[in-house]
Amino acid sequence: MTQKISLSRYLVEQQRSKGHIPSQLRLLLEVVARACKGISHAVNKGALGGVLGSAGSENVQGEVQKKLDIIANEVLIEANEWGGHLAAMASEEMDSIYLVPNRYPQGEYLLLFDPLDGSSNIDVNVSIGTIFSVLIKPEGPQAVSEQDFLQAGKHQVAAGYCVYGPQTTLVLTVGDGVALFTLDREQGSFVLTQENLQIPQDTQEFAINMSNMRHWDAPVKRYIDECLLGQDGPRGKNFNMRWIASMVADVHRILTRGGVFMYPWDKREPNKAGKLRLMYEANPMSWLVEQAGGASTNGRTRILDLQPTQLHERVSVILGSKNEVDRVTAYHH
Ligand code: P6P
Repeated sequence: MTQKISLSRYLVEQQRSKGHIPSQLRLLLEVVARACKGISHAVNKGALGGVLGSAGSENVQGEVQKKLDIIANEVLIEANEWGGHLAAMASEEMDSIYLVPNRYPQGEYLLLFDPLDGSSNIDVNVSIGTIFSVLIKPEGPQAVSEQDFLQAGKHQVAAGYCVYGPQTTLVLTVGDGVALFTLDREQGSFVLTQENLQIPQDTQEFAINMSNMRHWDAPVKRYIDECLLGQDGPRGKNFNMRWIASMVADVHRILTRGGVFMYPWDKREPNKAGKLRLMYEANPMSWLVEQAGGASTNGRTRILDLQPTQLHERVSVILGSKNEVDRVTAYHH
């Protein structure tokens, strides 16, 4: 029987062979994974745990918060604040950054997360997930501030997500490819089930919310129209469509079998760059996708090169199979 490689063993052996997972980063990743196990447990209870439905509050995005959004946020904060590996955290569910309380030692890492992405799916039992991104606090004597978080996605030192679906799966990169761990509920640990994920360069599957079609910019409309024309059109092949309305689930499918995911700018709110958030959705997902041989742009620029100006800023996202992303980006140019 092939030996089960736990997340901890994987991280230790990666550090031994590649040297890019210092012990504090390993601790951070193990703590985040443990928090995801806790979130998975709460999600799996659903109505039996009294955790479904809305919390009767709104987050910084002006979106109704689900009870599980708040639970997941609290689980991640409580799991990470005492470990000594973090200077601060930032979350979709919190207006400003969360400084590690003075009663705990401060570390050099900054942790950003969307604690429960896909909230609209929580109450209808469709896959949702946690997305996280890790940066290093810039050098300097000054106390950590929001400005320290505003780093381009190419500066991330780790990124990943946990999808709470038929399996609970943790997908992670530290800059040396993408590894996939499946939660073994009997052991209570994440076990390595796939390494070096590769996204096919081509695809016949696109993911976009078609109900927004009349609001799209011309290059996006052109790309989708060509997909819909199928083998009789300029693409010469038929396309399939998937839209789970849970970025973690759509991206997981693309990492697993290819595809292109698009949440583009549209003219409903012209001053908003897009719906998805740069720092804790687009950046971690873009790094994972690039590490798996895919591409990710905002239609014009590589997402990981974008210099953020606000913690909760939004961005247009086109990511997945490289040749498709390149085509959509070329249409924008
Ligand atoms: P729509 C979930 O709320 C989310 O932020 C992403 O996970 C998902 O891809 C998108 O919004 C779905 O948006 O407009 O299709 O409901």
